[in-house]
Amino acid sequence: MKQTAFITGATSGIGKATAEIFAKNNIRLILCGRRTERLLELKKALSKLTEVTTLTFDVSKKEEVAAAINSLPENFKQVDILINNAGNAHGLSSIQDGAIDDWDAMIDINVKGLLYVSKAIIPQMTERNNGFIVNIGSIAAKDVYPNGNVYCASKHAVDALNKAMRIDLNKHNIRVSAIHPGAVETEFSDVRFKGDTEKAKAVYAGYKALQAEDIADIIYFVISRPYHVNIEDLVVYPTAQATPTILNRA
Ligand code: NDP
Ligand code: 8X3
Repeated sequence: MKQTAFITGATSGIGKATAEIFAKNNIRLILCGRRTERLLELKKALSKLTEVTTLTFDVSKKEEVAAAINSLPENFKQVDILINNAGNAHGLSSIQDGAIDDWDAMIDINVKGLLYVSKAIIPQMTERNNGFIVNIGSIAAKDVYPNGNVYCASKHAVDALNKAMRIDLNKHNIRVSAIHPGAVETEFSDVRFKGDTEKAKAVYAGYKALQAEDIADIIYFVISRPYHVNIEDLVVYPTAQATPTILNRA
């Protein structure tokens, strides 16, 4: 039977690439993000392959999340696969120099946003005793690196929530997985460095970073295993990266 996936952060990077591979594999799509124009462009492209609808909302605003999800058209209301991907780093500063607004953004989006979306979708999964949740963590969920403080804390929270979901949803037959990428060349560093493109480009200079498609392939692999197989946790580095800070640059 055709499945429906709800992807947060589908306007760029990992979320967009996941939408593309899901569409090629005939999965019905609910694409989410704040940038409506990008959602509509992607909808236009992927509608050639599958049914697509879009929802514009900010994951950190709980009323927006609930209203958007309640507004889904009838044929998109059953969500089989939830990809909790929306998120970013905001800033890269020592704990003593960090901006409180950046801290708020990371906790509100990466942690609370993931919870708001999950809260809105999980009840229909528990009712059906069926569903799949993929949480996009990071190597920052497994390790802490200089100046990564609050971003790392937010992703450690994602790791904890992933484990918690697996425990609490176990009796409902729901699959829960986390994928923790190392450096992926997306708009991530543009956001982290607030549009400083030189600084963002330097993050990926001198080695082959992961591409959004690499992670999307892995997400598709994870969700396309037989239902009794749950890949709980995956850490994925580029070959040139040994730890968050050890990089073999040319
Ligand atoms: P991008 O910046 O390319 O994509 C981030 C996505 O998140 C965008 O689609 C953006 O959509 C969405 N988003 C951000 N804030 C909000 C918000 N408040 N409400 C709704 N949507 C939001 O980065 P990536 O694709 O790299 O990041 C995707 C995930 O992967 C994130 O959780 C990130 O932490 C994680 N990750 C990334 C790594 C990397 O090196 N790139 C490595 C490890 C993990 P819009 O702006 O339209 O709202
Ligand atoms: C993104 C990877 O190393 O910048 O989560 O934290 S890192």
